[in-house]
Amino acid sequence: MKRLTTLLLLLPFLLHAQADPQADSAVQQLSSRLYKLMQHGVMFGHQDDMAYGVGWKYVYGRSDVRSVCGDGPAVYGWDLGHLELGNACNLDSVPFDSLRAYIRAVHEQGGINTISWHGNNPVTGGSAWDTSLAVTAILPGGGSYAAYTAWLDKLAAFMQSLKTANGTPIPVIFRPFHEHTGSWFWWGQRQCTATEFRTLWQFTVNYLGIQKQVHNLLFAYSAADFSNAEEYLERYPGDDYVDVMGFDLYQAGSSQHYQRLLRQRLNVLRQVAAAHGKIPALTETGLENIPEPQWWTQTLLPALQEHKLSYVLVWRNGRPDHYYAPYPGQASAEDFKKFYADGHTIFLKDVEK
Ligand code: BMA
Repeated sequence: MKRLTTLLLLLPFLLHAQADPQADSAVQQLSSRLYKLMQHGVMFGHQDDMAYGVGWKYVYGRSDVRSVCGDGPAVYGWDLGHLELGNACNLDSVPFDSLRAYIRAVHEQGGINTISWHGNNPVTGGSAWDTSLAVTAILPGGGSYAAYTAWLDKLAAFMQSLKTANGTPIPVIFRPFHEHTGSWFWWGQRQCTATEFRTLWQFTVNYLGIQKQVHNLLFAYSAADFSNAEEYLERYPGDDYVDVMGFDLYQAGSSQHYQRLLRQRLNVLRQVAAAHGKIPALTETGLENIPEPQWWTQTLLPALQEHKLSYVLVWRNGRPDHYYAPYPGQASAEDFKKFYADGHTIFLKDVEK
């Protein structure tokens, strides 16, 4: 009997049950691929990789990462900010129609897509960084509930439009309300209580899955600063609402300081993800403009090698003064080739195999 109870308790973990109990089989496949790939190393990811790079925009097939190492990232990040407004382009000027095409191309090549959402403040109409209080207003009974669900309707339609040429749903990792342990977005720590945040998360997951019947999503919970498991989990919406556990951490000061923090947080993440049966990922990281020539192999890689981690994603190559992956001739490009060649890192050709 005791054995049976243990088995039953372990079942969701063994089966890798998804937050969405009605998830498409494609989501289940994605989830088991993530677990399998994690046994081989860490996948490299890049935000908006195919859309633009330093000095170019919308050249189909081009990628700064590919130009440097001859291969594409395994993971591709995209953002849906301003989809909620009904705009044709996202907050970084990427047309949503192109975004849909990129997501499909990535999927057909065996790559993995992850989607964040820098949605505007639903109460004031300001940006995601407008920290005016909004969370209670958009929950059931709140004054902006109708406005928020209308936004979710648009999000649902977009997610449901992600299909292969033969109509099969494309599974993606959806990472809403990210960096919620910080207070720079309207869903941040000082902008709502832990209970309100959990309610917002659960409501959003249920609305997409139950009301809108969106079933192609894995959900990623992605914190910013935290120093221990308790802080990491303070706003955790629960095992039934999360598939991937991660955090965002950028190098702001010295590489030693960043590496120390990264090691500390990866350590906490490993324990928490294992305890909850979730997939661990470094959902955003990077050093803006990578002025340190050996950053990839001396700073980032040593910390990654110590842990089982699904993927690491660096942010977008948005401007000549705001980029996180190298381009040919960039100070860290040669080192990035070594990072690419290292047996621990996984790029597109590796996931195709
Ligand atoms: C930030 C910057 C902004 C961008 C936002 C959403 O980190 O890159 O320029 O608009 O992310 O992608």
